Amino acid sequence: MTDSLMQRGDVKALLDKAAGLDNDTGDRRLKQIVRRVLSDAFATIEAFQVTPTEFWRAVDYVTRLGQSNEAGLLVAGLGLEHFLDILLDEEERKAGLEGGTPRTIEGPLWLAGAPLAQGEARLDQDPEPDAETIVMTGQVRDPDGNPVPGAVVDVWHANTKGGYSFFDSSQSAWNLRRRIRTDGDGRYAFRSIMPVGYGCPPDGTTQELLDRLGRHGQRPAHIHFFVEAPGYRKLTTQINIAGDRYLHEDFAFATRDELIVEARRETAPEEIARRGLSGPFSTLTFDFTLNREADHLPETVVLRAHATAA
Ligand code: MBD
Ligand code: FE
Repeated sequence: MTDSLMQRGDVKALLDKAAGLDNDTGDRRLKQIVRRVLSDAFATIEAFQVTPTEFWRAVDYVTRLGQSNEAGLLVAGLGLEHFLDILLDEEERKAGLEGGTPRTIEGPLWLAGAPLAQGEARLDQDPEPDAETIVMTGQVRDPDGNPVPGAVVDVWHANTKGGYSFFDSSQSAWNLRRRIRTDGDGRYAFRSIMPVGYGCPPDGTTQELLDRLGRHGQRPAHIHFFVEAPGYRKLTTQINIAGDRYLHEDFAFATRDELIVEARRETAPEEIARRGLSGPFSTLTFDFTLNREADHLPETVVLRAHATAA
């Protein structure tokens, strides 16, 4: 027999009471989850003989994490957000759904309400003289390979310093953020600049914990997408640019082989002139396949608190 305190009647009663399981009001499901989380915390404290000093240090960390607005960053870095993808992939598989462009995490830096363009857009507004111009094109398709006209491709990415507009106040409003409605052939196109991978704020609370885990806080260069169309399941995904040194070392675990895209350098003068550019640029091509919505499938629309632009 174990002599764990977790088996003791008074500890079990404490957990039940703390989680509100001894009363009939409140939220039944939440009570059960709180009971489990608390119980796991108690058991961890006991198993590791966590000292009060260590315990209060952790409480202080959580306080500072919230104050620094980095909770969404930490859950990405600890693989929790990726685990939600693993879970949803598995639920879909069990429900008989296969195929379609793989999902990967949203991350903490989306902003609702980006300007909506028809068919094509230019995303880069702020001058970045050393940036590589990119032209990205592709098609949104249904599971049979037919184009999906009128789909909305919501795209957001970082600048050459790894920063995202709104969160990085040095950038103008909506820089590198657009919604693009696919044309009659289901196609989208945009001009932008090649993003650089993101790094956690070096003095931030997330990096503070990562340091103590012996981990870096870097992401490879990537571009985020939500793809939505009536009758189809919302897709949350990203593409990774091939060749980045962190491609398979993403601190947020979001890289998937099917989402790696090779940038093709274009130097032909006629191609440069055709697009009205002043020098060589890179092209990226990626087609999205959306799955059809059905009642028996798990929800893909995630409600979560987002920053809202003023
Ligand atoms: C990002 O740009 C990002 O996509 C994620 C998941 C976490 C931090 C920064
Ligand atoms: Fe990102």
